[in-house]
Amino acid sequence: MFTHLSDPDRARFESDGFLIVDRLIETDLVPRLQQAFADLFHGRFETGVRPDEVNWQYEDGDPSLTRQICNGWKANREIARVVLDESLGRAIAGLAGWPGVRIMIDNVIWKPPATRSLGFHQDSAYLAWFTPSDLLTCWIALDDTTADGGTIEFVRGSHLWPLDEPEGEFHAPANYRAPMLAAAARVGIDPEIVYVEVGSGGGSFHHGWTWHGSGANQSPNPRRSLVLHAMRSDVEYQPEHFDQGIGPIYSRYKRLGDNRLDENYFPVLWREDGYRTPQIDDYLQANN
Ligand SMILES: O=C(O)CCC(=O)C(=O)O
Repeated sequence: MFTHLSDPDRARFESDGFLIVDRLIETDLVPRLQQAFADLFHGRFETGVRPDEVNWQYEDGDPSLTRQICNGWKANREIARVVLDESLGRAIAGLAGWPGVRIMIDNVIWKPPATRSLGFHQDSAYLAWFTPSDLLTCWIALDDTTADGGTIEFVRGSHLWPLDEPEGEFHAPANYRAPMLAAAARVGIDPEIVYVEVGSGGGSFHHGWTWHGSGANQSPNPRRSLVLHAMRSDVEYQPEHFDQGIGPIYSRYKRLGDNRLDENYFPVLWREDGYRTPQIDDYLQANN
């Protein structure tokens, strides 16, 4: 599914905090994933499992908001086949320099024409519930993306700025760049914004501390993207921080008396010793 990254790609990722890639998935997967998006936002959950966060549904969703669902993989196997892909896991481990990769969560994001922005943030600022709270994200476009179509934007080199506390709204804030501009002012940097403009099936990787967000969709075209947020395979829960960020949602999967993460909820996609959660491949094929 996924093309390999080169040494110059890795060097660019390290200095910029992101990497834009023309092709991440095959073209024939795109319409199948678009159908999966329609199913999820209509509440049609193939496996019978409701995703962990359902922030928009057709019956009652605010039409001006960007639609978002987290952990679509548990509800839909088309989504799962992409975000649990072994070669994608291996590529992420290579970029990050990790011994292995687990899925933390996926994001299913649909920004139709005239819908509003998603606020700038740093992913790792919300992740103190596990340690080390490093993250690397793969963002896959399912439509051709443009700056006026509200594509994702990154600030070059911002993963190297001093770490900040989480701040601001994610869904439709008044000024979607405000928290990032405040952080840039604190470090005395004029931020360089880079838009991810790719054809459908292309996308990007970004570091957990890279500032990113996206503007309103002012184009006549939809902007759909499937996002894999990946963590190291050897992370552990940090219960003293369960009340922070998205901890209250994802700490519910902790086993009693055990800080290791359960592979049923955070499967290992790839590890350097050859291990991959064995049940993933059964799940991708099964009807249960
Ligand atoms: O798709 C977007 O506009 C934002 C997605 C995002 O925040 C992420 O991939 O971390």
